[in-house]
Amino acid sequence: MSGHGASERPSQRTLVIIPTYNERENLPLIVGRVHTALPEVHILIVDDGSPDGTGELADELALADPDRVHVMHRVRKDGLGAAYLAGFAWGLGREYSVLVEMDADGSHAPEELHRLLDAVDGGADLVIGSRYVPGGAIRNWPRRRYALSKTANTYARVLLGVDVNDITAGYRAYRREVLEKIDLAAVDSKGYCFQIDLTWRAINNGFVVVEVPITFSERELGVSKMSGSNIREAMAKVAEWGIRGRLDRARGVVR
Ligand SMILES: Nc1nc2c(ncn2[C@@H]2O[C@H](COP(=O)(O)OP(=O)(O)OP(=O)(O)O)[C@@H](O)[C@H]2O)c(=O)[nH]1
Ligand SMILES: [Mg+2]
Repeated sequence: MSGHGASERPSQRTLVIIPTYNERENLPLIVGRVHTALPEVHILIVDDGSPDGTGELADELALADPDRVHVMHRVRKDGLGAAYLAGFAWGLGREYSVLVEMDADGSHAPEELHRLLDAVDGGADLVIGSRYVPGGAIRNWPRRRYALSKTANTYARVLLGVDVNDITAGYRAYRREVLEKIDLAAVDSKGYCFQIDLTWRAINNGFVVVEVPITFSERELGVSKMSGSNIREAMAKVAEWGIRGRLDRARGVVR
């Protein structure tokens, strides 16, 4: 990477973290799309010992492009949140200024990543690629899935009292300072609650959260890992954080 210049944009040192579990069909497509859209970003694939051989395929991709593509192998499936935490630690240990979360299944279009990075360069600390701000959209979601997502977002927004339209969104860019400041060791959320958890911690630490519109497309290849236990985890935790936040504010405590 080039030297540190005063006029350097943070996005010039971007790491895109892609967690994978059985994404053999999707992985080469997403890696290719990222580098076609933005040749300068680096990619870290975090694979949880996928039985379908995604990890070996990731190694091949890294071998073919060793400067830009990296792989972390974890021994067993341990959830999206844990995979991202491991990826963040890897990126923070290197000279990346922006760390991006992106699904492997094509739901998060690499062609829209520049929107998130432009917002970081413009001063945002956490940028959320949002389905629920003007200009945002969802392709190919059954009505039931849409209703679940909207309900989860409304539930979190009301209980936490925050002004974020898509708090469960998984397409995000963090300025490294956010991840350095928040207590990542205390984060134990597994499923999509992880996204709410980190947003809540970023807001409580005074960081600027900005939403930019994206078009989310449902996966076309491979299998979903969404589960009922994810939903229960999110409902219980959000309720607890909301109550604690209100008590803290009433007592004048700043977290
Ligand atoms: N490393 C790792 N990656 C995971 C794990 N669970 C899910 N992922 C990855 O996280 C991303 C999001 O998972 P999805 O299964 O697409 O979850 P989803 O988007 O809620 O479900 P769909 O809408 O059906 O796609 C994908 O890239 C998955 O491969 C896990 O336990 N470990
Ligand atoms: Mg998905």
